[in-house]
Amino acid sequence: MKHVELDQKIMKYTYGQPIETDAVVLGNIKVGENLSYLALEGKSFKYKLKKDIPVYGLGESVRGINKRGWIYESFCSDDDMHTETKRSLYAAHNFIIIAEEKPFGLFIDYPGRLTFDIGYSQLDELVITPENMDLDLYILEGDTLLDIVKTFRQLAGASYIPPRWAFGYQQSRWSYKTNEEVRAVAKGFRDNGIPLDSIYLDIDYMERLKDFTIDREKFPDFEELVAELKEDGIRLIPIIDAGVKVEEDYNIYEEGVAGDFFVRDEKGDIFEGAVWPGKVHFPDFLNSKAREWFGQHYAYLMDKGIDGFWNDMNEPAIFYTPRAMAQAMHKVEESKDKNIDLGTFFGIKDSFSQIMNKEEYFKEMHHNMDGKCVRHYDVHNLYGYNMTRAAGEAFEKLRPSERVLLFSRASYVGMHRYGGIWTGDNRSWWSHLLLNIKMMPSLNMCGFLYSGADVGGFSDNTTEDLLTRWIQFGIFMPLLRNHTAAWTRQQEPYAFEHTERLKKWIKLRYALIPHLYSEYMKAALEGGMYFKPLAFEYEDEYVREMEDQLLVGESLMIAPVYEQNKTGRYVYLPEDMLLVTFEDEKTYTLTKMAKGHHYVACDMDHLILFVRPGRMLLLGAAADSTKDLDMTSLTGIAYCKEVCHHTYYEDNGMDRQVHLEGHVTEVEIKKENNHFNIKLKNAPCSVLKKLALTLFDNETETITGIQYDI
Ligand code: MIG
Repeated sequence: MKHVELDQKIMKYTYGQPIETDAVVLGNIKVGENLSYLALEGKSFKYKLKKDIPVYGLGESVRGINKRGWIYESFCSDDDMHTETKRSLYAAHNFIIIAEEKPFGLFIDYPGRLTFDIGYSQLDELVITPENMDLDLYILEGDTLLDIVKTFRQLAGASYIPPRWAFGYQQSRWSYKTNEEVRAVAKGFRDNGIPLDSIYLDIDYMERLKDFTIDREKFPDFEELVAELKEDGIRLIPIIDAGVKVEEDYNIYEEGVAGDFFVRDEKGDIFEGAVWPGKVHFPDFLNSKAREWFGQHYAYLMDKGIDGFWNDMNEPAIFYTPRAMAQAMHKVEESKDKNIDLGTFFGIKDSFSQIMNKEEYFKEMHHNMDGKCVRHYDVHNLYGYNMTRAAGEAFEKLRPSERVLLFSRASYVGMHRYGGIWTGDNRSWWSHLLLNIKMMPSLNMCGFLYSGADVGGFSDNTTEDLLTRWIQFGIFMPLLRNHTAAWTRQQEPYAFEHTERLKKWIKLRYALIPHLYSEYMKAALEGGMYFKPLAFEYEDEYVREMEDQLLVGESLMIAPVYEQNKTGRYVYLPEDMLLVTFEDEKTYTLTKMAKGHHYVACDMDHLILFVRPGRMLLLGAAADSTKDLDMTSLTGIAYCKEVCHHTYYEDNGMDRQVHLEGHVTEVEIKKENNHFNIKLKNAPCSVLKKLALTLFDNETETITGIQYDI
């Protein structure tokens, strides 16, 4: 990561005795003397919000890109109903930017419950309230919003980089239960010629839902299955849950007890909760020895050819505790032969309906943070982060030279160094497609670049048009995974009438991978953003409120269609742009569009994107899997008014060691007297041999085809 001169850019203020979260990697930060910007009143930090000034950030949370007008709570929650009145989702990303003329950012490094009241109690007031005053507060300054994001990345560390194959299309379902079912999915894709890079294994692959086991009845030839699919360019990605089943002779359980690696209760006994496997113990991921112990067990699956994982239920999710269940049962028994009054009735009902994820469980749980006993509730937001860190740190040893795919459900700032996230149990709702669009840039601000939502929606039955529109947006998301719940209709692209249409958009994703991967890598290596709100690059009265168009990397703007029964949409262009309307992954038309307001046609058979002036889109050819992508020959579609500049990053998609130097090919095009002057500086590692250029010339509006052999 590039290091810019920090001098006065970050100020740190410490209150009370903060618990170390390891969110921050930067040392020697200037300690502020008098709190600037904010006023500390009682237990809250307050700030007067000027009229119309947006507040950005908070990563995974409900509502818009501009977070004003709601109260958000950082408390990782297993809640599958992501409606706009919720205060927290699965993550805690305590970073915001106040977009004043002289913008500034705030990071509250605090692992407990924290609220951001951003104009909820009072329209023009920001109030940040931690439960306890033990925290580090960082104030970040910068000339632009993007500068502040980059400074934040220096503070919290560089973002996780997945292997390039993780940019392929990924198919999931809870669950593909047997080797036959998995083979049938692979066949469904290959028979239909739909590209695919991975199939997910949800909880049913395990033996009695135990981590690091394989149900040999359902997967007798697991190793062969993994090898056979990999040969075909398809990887299997198993899930790992946080809870470890209590079962005698189960190695993980036995080792965890013997090694004292499990979370304890307030009396010092091993805490017992219940999740999918029934009774479980929770690994103490806040303990470095327990992390190391759990992490090394991923090797069990990696030795069988597995190259990627998803970590689930790590808020942690707790269905009930035996103690709470006994109390609930007792209530029932007590009232068994009685004439039940209303109060008793609701008491009984609630003791069951509200038994999941109770706050009291988190107060019972205790960690051994390397010698210090800490109540779980006070460090709740670090749990999923450290589960993923356990895996990430283990992978550095198990696969020292190669990248491993890893993402998590729960997270905290700092986890972005070890893995990505998916945004949990959304629904097959149009409003959740829009939420997905709005959430992506916020996640990027907080460092979570490799991320995505369940495409098509997790709960509820999707519809073909929703899936189509979601894929049309999803092809720009780093993590493009179609996932759905156990009780829903089939959601694979071949399960619908217009398979060919879904297929061509997935193929377009593959044609875009050289470009998108390059944009991702530049964002990751420069500490920047892959998805940006328009307001991060443009300034006018319209872009400030523009939340349904996004910038993707340095060249592109997208305007996804996210409403049902639409054959186009309203688009605002902050400057002249080149509209690319795709018919399929190979066929497209180019139209110059003037700055301003437009209605652009885009039915489900078409896909639109915009190339910014002076920028270029690189397009390759689709393939069945990323391993078959031809990276030697690309087409560049440049919107070259006067000049056009593009940097293209390449590597082998696998090495852990990554840097920009030596990996960037520079293309520079200048228009001089009706003639294009093309300069190309090829990266030493580049495999690019042919670049076919389509130059869109503003003046004459003609298109020139140029073949450039490298
Ligand atoms: O309580 O493993 O968010 O993606 O399919 C549900 C089953 C547990 C929740 C995850 C979802 C996954 C599901 N898990």
